[in-house]
Amino acid sequence: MSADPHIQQIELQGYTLLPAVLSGEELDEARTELQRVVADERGQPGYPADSYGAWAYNLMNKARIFEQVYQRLALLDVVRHFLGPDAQLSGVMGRVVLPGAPSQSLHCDGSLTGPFRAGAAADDGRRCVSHVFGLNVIWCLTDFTGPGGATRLVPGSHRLATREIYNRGNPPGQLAIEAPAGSVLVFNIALWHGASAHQGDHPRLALITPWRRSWVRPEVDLSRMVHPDVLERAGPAGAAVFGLTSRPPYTERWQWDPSSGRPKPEWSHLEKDDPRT
Ligand SMILES: O=C(O)CCC(=O)C(=O)O
Repeated sequence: MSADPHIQQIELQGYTLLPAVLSGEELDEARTELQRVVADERGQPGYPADSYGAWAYNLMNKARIFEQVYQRLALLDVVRHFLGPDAQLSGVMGRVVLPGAPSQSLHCDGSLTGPFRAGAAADDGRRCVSHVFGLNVIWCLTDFTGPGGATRLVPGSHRLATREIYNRGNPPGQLAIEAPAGSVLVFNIALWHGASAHQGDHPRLALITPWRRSWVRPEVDLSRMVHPDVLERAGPAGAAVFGLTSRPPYTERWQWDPSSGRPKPEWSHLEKDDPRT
């Protein structure tokens, strides 16, 4: 067992809070940029507003500050401990929860494209909780307070194999995670969680940057979204972080270079027919 208390807390309770990951200056920049993106995109077709506020997607392409979400070692050490050295990002989202937003139902992640998607009859209503398939990461850009829409979760629920208890109101033991701006909440995607009702005065701002094992289907296929300059700035780890190295080969294996996630140079002409490139 790891001696790291954050890793131990994720193992035992399903979550941990990393303090002071972003500085005051970085927070100012991230808040300004998130609000700019949301204002720019509001009204565009497919704009992802919901009854809680708004979402913004693929933020790594939209302001340099958001590239920090895969560059903080304190976080990467925890992510790679659970998901392996080739862990991949499953989305780089921003979320604005507005005052007056109702509480979000408790849910686990990975139920649309990931490991907790409704199972086969033979699963008999159970999900696989023996291993960690993904972690969700919530960057508090404003203070998270109980009445102000803080994320609530049910410690230990990441170990429950049954699916039947999702959305059953308010189970005992749930906790609103109060956290100052700059902290980062990390939790197993199997843990029940959801945003609390927002009864405060100011929007609650967050970045939501889930990670998956490289072989788990992500929420967003960032390998098709990431801009080339963003990928280049991510350095040698970028190909794994954005899932380029885990794309299934569309060529014969001997034509494929797994380290780049692309065909070998002599087969590069095949790429032009691939709708993903
Ligand atoms: O915004 C929050 O507090 C929770 C977000 C959430 O439930 C999710 O990303 O799955």
